[in-house]
Amino acid sequence: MPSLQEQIKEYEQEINAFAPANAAELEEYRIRFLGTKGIVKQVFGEMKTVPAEQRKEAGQLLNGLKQLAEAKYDTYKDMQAGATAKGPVADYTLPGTPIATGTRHPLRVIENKITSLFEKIGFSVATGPEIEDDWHNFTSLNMPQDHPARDMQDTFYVATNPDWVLRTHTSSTQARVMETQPLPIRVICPGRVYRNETISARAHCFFHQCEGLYIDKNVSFADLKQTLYYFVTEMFGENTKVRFRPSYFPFTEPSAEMDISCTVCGGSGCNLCKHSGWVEILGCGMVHPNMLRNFGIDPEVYTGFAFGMGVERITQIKYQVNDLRLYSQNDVRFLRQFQGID
Ligand code: 2NM
Repeated sequence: MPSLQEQIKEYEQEINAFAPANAAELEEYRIRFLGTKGIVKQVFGEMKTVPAEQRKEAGQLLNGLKQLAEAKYDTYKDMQAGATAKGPVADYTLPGTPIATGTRHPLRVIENKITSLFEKIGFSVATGPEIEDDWHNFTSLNMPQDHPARDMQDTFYVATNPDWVLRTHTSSTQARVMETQPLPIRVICPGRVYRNETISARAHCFFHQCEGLYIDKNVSFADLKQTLYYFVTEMFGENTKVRFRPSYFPFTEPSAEMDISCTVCGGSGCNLCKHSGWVEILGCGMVHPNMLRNFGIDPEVYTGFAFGMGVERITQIKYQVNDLRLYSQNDVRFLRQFQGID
């Protein structure tokens, strides 16, 4: 005759293995284990046969059996009468509910691409504050108080301090680099900039730039052209052509704007290039000697080139984004199209 302990073990095994196929089987189970004449009651009745010194241990075993029998019943008790089930209520073999993952913003992807291309050729990345003082945003960059170029910028001023502005370009960070770092300087400065423009498809009150600066002995316009040519062929493909047109920027002399052959139509004419075959992508030039002097750099010994590009513009050319506002509206229908580009 098995001991009470052995009996309980056997019942527990039976309960553990039990999985009702329908409500009728569950009811059968309930009557067998939990009914008024069921096993649990019956085994409790056998307690009186247990010697006093073993009662405590036997009582714990019995309670364990009772809890196990009830827990199993509770798992299935919502089973519909007449319904059939092929297993536990949850089917763990089914695929999980997909969790939507985020995507990197297209502007960040392109910013990363730009900075890493320049890092490969020896530039280091520098960032700086978005609220700048007049010296770093304007005066040190060859734009003194009365300079007409200040009007071109539509500057936001910080209301509490007339010396503070929201930076209109990331050149302000390069001013900080020239102030603090030894020569030679080879730096690329990504970041958000602000201009007081009416928001439209083609203008926004904030956008993003990557500006480059290289100052050393014997830096020439040829170095500028070769560096930008490297950038463009890496970014848009090796068949991309470039051209430079003379331009004006207060911090460079001479200054130029660079166009690339249209990446959409290759020159035959389309909306992106407005049927000219060329798209403008950046401004550049040789660092103005006045600016070098502002940072104690002797323009007779050192020369430099600088360039600035809009990250939105590069992204627009690469992905045909035709409305600047899309970048900051956080519409997932827009953002999801960039899933997997990075
Ligand atoms: C441009 C065009 C031409 C520029 C100048 C500087 C610096 F560091 F010298 F101040 N950074 N970027 C520059 C020159 C930017 O953007 C259209």
